[in-house]
Amino acid sequence: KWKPLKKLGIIGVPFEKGQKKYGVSIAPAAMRSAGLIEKLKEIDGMDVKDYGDVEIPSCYEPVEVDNMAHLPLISACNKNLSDMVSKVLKDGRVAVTIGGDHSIGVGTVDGHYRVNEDMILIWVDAHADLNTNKTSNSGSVHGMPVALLVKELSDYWPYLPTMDWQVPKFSIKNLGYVGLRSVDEYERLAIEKYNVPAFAMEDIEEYGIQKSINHILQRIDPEGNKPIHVSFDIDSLDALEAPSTGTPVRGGLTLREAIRLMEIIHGTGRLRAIDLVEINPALGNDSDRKRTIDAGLCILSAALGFSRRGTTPRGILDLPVQ
Ligand code: 6HN
Ligand code: MN
Ligand code: MN
Ligand code: MN
Repeated sequence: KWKPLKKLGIIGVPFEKGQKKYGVSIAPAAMRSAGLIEKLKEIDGMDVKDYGDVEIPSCYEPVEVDNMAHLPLISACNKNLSDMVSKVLKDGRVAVTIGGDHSIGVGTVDGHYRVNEDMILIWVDAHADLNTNKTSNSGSVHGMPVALLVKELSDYWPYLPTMDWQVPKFSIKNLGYVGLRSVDEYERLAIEKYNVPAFAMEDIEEYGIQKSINHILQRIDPEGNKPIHVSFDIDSLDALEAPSTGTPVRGGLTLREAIRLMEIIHGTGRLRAIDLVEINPALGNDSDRKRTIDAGLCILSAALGFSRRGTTPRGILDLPVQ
C-alpha cells in the first residue's frame, strides 16, 4: 500500500529564539546556497518544490511566561509553520522543513498531525526535548517541544498565553527516540513513566542502528501502517561529525549510522515529514560549517531516497552503443 512519495515541499524556518546563540536562523539560507534543492532534485525521479521561508511575525503579544524565553514569538512562528506544513502535505508532498532551532518541532508536528492523526514521530536527537517550563534548567523552549506536543503531559503545563491555537493531541504512545545521550532527570522520569521506546547511544551500541529503529517502528506501529514524521536534530550526530551546532555532545551517531537510519525509514515508504534542525553555520570555522551542512544534506538525501548503491539511468536498459 505504501510507497515513497516522489514529491517534496521545502520549507525554511529562519528562527532561533528557542535557544540563546546567534546563527541557527541562517541555516535555511546556508543549506540552500550549499545546493539543497539541486541535491534533492538529483534523487531519481524527484519533484522538488521550494515553498520558501515561513513568515516570522514582527509583532506579537509581549507576554512573559515563567521560565520560557520568547514564548509569544515562538508561538506565532510555529502557528505559521504549522499551516505551511499542512499545506505541503495537502498538496501531496513530503514536508521537508529546514530549521531553525528545535522549538519549531511544535509547528511541524502540529501541522502534520492536523492532516493525519495517525502519524508517528521519530525524534532523532542527543536530547529528549521533553522538559516543561517547570523542569527546564535553561528556560530555552528548544528543550521543550516534545512536552508541548504530547497530550499526556498537558496537565503538567500552566495555561500558556498565545498558545491557544495548538491543542496537544498527539499521544506519547506514538513517539520514539534515537541517539539520546544528554537527558535531564525529569525527562528520564517521563520516558520511564510512559515507557517511551528510547534508544540512547548505549542501546544503539548494543543492538546496532538497524535493529534499534526496527524495534521502535515495531513497538509504536506494529502493523506498519502509519505515516512517519522524523524530527532530526543535527546534534544527534557526534560533535566531530556535526560541530556547528549550539548544544553539541560527544559520543553520538556516526554519519554512516544516521544515513542507514534514514535509509530504513525511507524504505518503509511511509515518510511524510522530516525536519532538520539546530545546524548553526555561525559556530566553528569554515571546515566545521561545511562538514555540518554536508552531513545535513546527506541525511536528507538518504531519507528521501538517495541510494548509495547508485541508480540506473531512468528508462534506459542498456549501455549506449558506439
Ligand atoms: N535541543 N535539555 C537541555 C535543555 O535546555 O532543556 C538541552 C536542550 C537541547 C535542545 O538540542 O534541541
Ligand atoms: Mn533537539
Ligand atoms: Mn539536541
Ligand atoms: Mn536541561
